Amino acid sequence: MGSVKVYGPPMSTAVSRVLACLLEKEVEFQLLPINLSKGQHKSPDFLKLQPFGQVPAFQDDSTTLFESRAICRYICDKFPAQGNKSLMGSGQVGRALVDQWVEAEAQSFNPPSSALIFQLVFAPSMRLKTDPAAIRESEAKLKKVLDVYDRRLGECRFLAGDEFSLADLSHLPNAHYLVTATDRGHILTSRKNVGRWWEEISTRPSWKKVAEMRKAPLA
Ligand SMILES: N[C@@H](CCC(=O)N[C@@H](CS)C(=O)NCC(=O)O)C(=O)O
Repeated sequence: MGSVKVYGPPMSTAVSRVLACLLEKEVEFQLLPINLSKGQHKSPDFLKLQPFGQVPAFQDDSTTLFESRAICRYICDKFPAQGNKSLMGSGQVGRALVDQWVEAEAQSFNPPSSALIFQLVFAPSMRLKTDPAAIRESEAKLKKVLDVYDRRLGECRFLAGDEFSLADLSHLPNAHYLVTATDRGHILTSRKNVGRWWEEISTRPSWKKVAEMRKAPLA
């Protein structure tokens, strides 16, 4: 069996989510560059792998997948005995809690944090006009979400309980941009429990490696 393939640049948040999971699971992978600025993600060949024309796309032999969170679940299911064995939670309730907080990331944390990253990082780099009202609105929404997180993280070490899981891992890409590339990192770091959690999850060897890979220019 050859190594699995990930298509896309590591600086993409969704690509880096999959890379973090592969590194936690100690699964060998090949990273294949897709140049977004040249529109390679909209090419007919790439659309066969990812019909929405977005990165990442993922291949394991004849299996092709898209959607970063679904890819992470597949990797954990396919390699149960390898690397970090707690990412999906254990038992019916443990797994449900991981799923619950992965959904919270996708449905509650991702929309305002992505919007903020777009306004504060990508729009300026693409010389697009920023929208102060959108910034204010996203920031207010994100603060409310993180107030909930701060209460949860006052009760347990990680979102789904005592173990680091896909729930925590899924937050790393957007949180990393907010803390390292904007002046709004304090939205996370000033909250007592969220700040403690961020420090712990962002210094894991797997994420430090992804952060290094993300420094590579957009391929
Ligand atoms: N929900 C998707 C989101 C994928 C996504 O939005 N990818 C972005 C990069 S982070 C992309 O391909 N943007 C280019 C485009 O949409 O044209 C996932 O998690 O895989």
